Amino acid sequence: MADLVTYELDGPVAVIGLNRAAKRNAISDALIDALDAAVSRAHREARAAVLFGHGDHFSSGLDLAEHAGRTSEQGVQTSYRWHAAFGRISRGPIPFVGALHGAAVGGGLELAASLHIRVADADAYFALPEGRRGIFVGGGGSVRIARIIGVSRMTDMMLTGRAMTARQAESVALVHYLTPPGEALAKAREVAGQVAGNAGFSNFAVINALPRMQDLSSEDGLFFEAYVAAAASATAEAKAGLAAFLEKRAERVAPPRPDDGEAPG
Ligand code: 1HE
Repeated sequence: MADLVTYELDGPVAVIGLNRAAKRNAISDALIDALDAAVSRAHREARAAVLFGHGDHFSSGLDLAEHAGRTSEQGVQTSYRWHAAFGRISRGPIPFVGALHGAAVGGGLELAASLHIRVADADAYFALPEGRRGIFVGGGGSVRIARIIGVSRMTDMMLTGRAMTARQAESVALVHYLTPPGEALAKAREVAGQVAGNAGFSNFAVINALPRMQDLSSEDGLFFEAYVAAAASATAEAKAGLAAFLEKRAERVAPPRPDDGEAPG
């Protein structure tokens, strides 16, 4: 049997592919384990990572055939397993960039929501068919997706199962970069390569401190921020980065590129 997940190291960027195209990259227990192993490897070897789906779709979500026989107790264990694996992506040491195409639905959308930057082909689509299937999100979506698009939109998506276009997804910050069909993976690689060039501590703080600050009161968030900022400024990479700017060796902030779209608010 082919590997359920492919792994390639492209310089400082790990490129991880869900590789179960015949089942539209449906997420089985074995696929979760293979993804988790690839993520751990990327943590050791890379400074940033890309996640994409082989075949015509990013992911059709939970493997419904495997799930059909589960008891409630087994369902809880499945959720815990997903939470642990997706948590190692979202709160790990390196940023993940998703390349989304075709369907990113149900648990596939929950997986996408655990990534830090999402690039999507213009014909990608997003849905939460859980309500239509008589089940519920179980891969962290009620926390992550609700925070990105808002509880109200997520409620509609779960109750109706209707699909959102990539452009709609971009307007609600679910997608950060829209590309012409077929170009999301190339763009995701480009974005990940750029992110890999940042100071490691800054990347770590953005993906680990920033989301935690949203769980704090404003006062506590500001206190936490001051400490993270001080720690970042004390790193050798920060000193080198500031010196490079002051000595006019560093790139200036460039105006937005038309093909980058607007960064959603
Ligand atoms: C699957 C799955 C799956 C496809 N589990 N086997 N997710 C869903 O409710 C989405 C279900 N899937 C679909 O709506 C469609 O498959 C797609 C829109 C994603 C793609 O359509 P299409 O026409 O390209 O493919 P297909 O013909 O529907 O499926 C091809 C095969 O993949 C077929 O198997 P085959 O043996 O008959 O060839 C399908 O049965 C199989 N397949 N999707 C198992 N999801 C932790 S909680 C998370 C909760 C959820 O994720 S709920 C949402 C589940």
